[in-house]
Amino acid sequence: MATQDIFNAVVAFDEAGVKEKTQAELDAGTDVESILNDGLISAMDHVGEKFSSGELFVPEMLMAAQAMKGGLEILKPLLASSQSSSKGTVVIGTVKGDLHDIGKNLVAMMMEGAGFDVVDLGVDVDSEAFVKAASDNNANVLALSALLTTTMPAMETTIKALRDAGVSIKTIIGGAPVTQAFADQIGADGYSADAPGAVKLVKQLVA
Ligand code: B1M
Repeated sequence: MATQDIFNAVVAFDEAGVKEKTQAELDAGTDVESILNDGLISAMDHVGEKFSSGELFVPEMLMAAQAMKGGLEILKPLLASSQSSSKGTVVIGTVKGDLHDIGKNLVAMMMEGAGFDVVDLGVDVDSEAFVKAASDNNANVLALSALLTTTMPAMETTIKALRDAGVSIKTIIGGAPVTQAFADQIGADGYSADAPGAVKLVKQLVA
């Protein structure tokens, strides 16, 4: 199975290899969905499981995500034109006052790898911008990241702003200082401690 070569290149963090093998598969006539699901997405699922079990760490996840993105760049135009079924749309950002984006970027990459359309608003995003993006993109999930205890209240402000604006959307939160108890307290629909967990959570929420 040649998509196994793409899988192997992702788990070897070999971005150039992923690009080369993805292009070779396309040239050989393999359909886009197989390359995406059996090559790229299953490899990121594998890496996520290894991270959750403590066999891989954040740097390796980032390298795998970067390698996978190489393949996604090649597939993206084809996915758009083949009307491949998106699993849903996720709006993501780091909340107002917070400039940390490494974890948020990792979550966004893994969401993309899992087949979601991701609208990444970047860092220091205020509640009005989140509400507008959620509404404009008819998004299924709003994903908020915060790394500072001082910016966690901006998550509550954002969720309240969504409610006040009448935007119907699931909300998930994460970041080093965030906890499930805090998520419950502010009325978020979910919390995850890490990127693979966030992907699992979003899959459950949009199912
Ligand atoms: Co800052 N910083 N920082 N910092 N920084 C921390 C967070 C800190 C814990 C360091 C410390 O004091 N030990 C501390 C916060 C203390 C607190 O509030 N509890 C801190 C501080 C104080 C600050 C400044 C205030 C420092 C200063 O200027 N005096 C300042 C604030 C700037 C601002 O945001 N307004 C600041 C600045 C910075 C840099 C710009 C230098 C840089 C950020 C660069 C960047 O992101 N582009 C930085 C860094 C690098 C860190 C540390 C060292 C590393 C953070 C990181 O990227 N980790 C951090 C200490 C630490 O965490 N060890 C620290 C790797 C990343 C993959 O993990 O983001 O946790 P993380 O993401 C994880 C999970 O949290 C989760 O998934 C990822 C793993 O799979 N996750 C989600 C994240 N978002 C999620 C969303 C989800 C689900 C899961 O769903 C939506």
